[in-house]
Amino acid sequence: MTSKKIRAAVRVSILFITAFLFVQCGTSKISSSISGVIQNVNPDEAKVIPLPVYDKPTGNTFTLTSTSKIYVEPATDEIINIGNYLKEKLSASTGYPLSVVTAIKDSSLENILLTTENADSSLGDEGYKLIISKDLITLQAYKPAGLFRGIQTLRQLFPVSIESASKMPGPWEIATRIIIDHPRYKWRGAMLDVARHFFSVSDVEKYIDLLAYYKINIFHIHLSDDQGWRIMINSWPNLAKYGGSTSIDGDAGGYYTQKDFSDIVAYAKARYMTVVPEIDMPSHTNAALASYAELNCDGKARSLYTGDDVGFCSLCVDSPETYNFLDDVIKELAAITPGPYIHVGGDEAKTLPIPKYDYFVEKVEKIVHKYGKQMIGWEEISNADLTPGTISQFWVNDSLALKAVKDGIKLIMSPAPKIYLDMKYDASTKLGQDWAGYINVKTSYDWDPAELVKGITDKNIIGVEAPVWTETLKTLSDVEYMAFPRIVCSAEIGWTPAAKKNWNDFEYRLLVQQERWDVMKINYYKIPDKRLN
Ligand code: TNX
Repeated sequence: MTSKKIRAAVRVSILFITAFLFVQCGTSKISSSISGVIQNVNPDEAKVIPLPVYDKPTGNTFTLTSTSKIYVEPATDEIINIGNYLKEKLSASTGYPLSVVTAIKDSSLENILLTTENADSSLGDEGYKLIISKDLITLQAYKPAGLFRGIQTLRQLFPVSIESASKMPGPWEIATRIIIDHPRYKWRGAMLDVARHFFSVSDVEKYIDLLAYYKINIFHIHLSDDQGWRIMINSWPNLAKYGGSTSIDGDAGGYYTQKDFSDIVAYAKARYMTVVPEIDMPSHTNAALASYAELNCDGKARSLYTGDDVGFCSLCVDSPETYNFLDDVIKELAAITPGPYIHVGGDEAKTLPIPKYDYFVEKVEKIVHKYGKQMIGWEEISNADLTPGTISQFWVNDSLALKAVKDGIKLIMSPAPKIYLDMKYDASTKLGQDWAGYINVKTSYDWDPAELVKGITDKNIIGVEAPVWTETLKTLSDVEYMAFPRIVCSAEIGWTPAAKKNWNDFEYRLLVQQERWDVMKINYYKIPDKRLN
């Protein structure tokens, strides 16, 4: 078959399938108990997380082989890079070369086609259509980001050993199917606190790579707190050099050079993830107050701090020097941050009277705007007079959320009792804290952002974000244990339509993910395998 004929065939099949779906979409979901003890599992749907919007098997099998290729069209650098990412993810375990080919020029079967051509704009920026037939996988998206998200679904459709770092036997089969998918929220975030304990660039990148597997698209990095300042600011070098020298419990400190930070940003960007840097202020600033005496109202530098208290200090909000300092910090940070957001913390300023706090927040918002960025802060900022476009991150206080919404401010939902991944799973969890309660896996799954606070609906919410605070977490392995599986719960909350969410079905799919994590050698909290009962 010539390249033209193959393309024509693909297009005709996409048209045909779309028509088929139009007819099928109204049919009801079949529930059954093939899963033994776990009820309400849909036997037709693939065990993918987050659950796609539409997924229908078509009764055949596709097999990836040693001659399979990855075709990309159009052959832009960006789409070739996505092809290479897929090749990298599939070639170690299969041992196949899976060449990325920029023109459809042979008639061999079992290929994968990644294309943005003739795609339906209704898929949006991150949506995709994945058509797996016996002879060809067609992944079509309106934007390259959609191809990247669809690749994560495709990876999860292969047997779990596809994630092995060494060659495995196969066969690499997928039940043929049609998936049409797009996200519920545009903000599906994960936050990592690198201030209470420091994490190396390679640890951060490993975490980002795992997040991408679950279609998370925002990586919020908490770069400063009382116990450490983690980003080099060239005009105030002691912040990182001195203020970054400690961690909680006297553990090793550390900081990122601006080049390190840019590497993290580039790594995230290649996974269609936006980095949101946070410099916490005016409280949570002891590391800065120890590094420069002039940031203190009494002109005396504080001692470095390695405890785990919060809210006990503040920048001197009355002093012009404070705003010169913040102008420099935000200017440098904005210059190395291609994403549109700067997070300024703003939480737990317990030593400041409210009017002074509000005055500070309003001044800082102007600095953030001066450097062309959109401001985000924890919910406390909602008390100030904010400009529309600024975003408030809900964590615990309903009335602040309602005040924000009344002022036209949009919310990121990070409710502590549901999604703070540093909370213990139960009383026996060795790591973590419990001030927001224990959060078992079901609790972290079974909630809806639009039903949490009366009066706050999806039109006020831009999405969800799961923070990992690291007071008690010293290594990436500790972070993995607290994040997995609960980060995956929040990934599904952020992506899957509320009407499709179902705990029993999710629990079943989670067991399959656990097998993947064993292959990937992730440290995770195991839920009991009810399939074995
Ligand atoms: C609250 S959430 C904090 C953090 C702590 C965390 C511990 C928020 C904005 N502030 O400073 O690390 O609790 O769970």
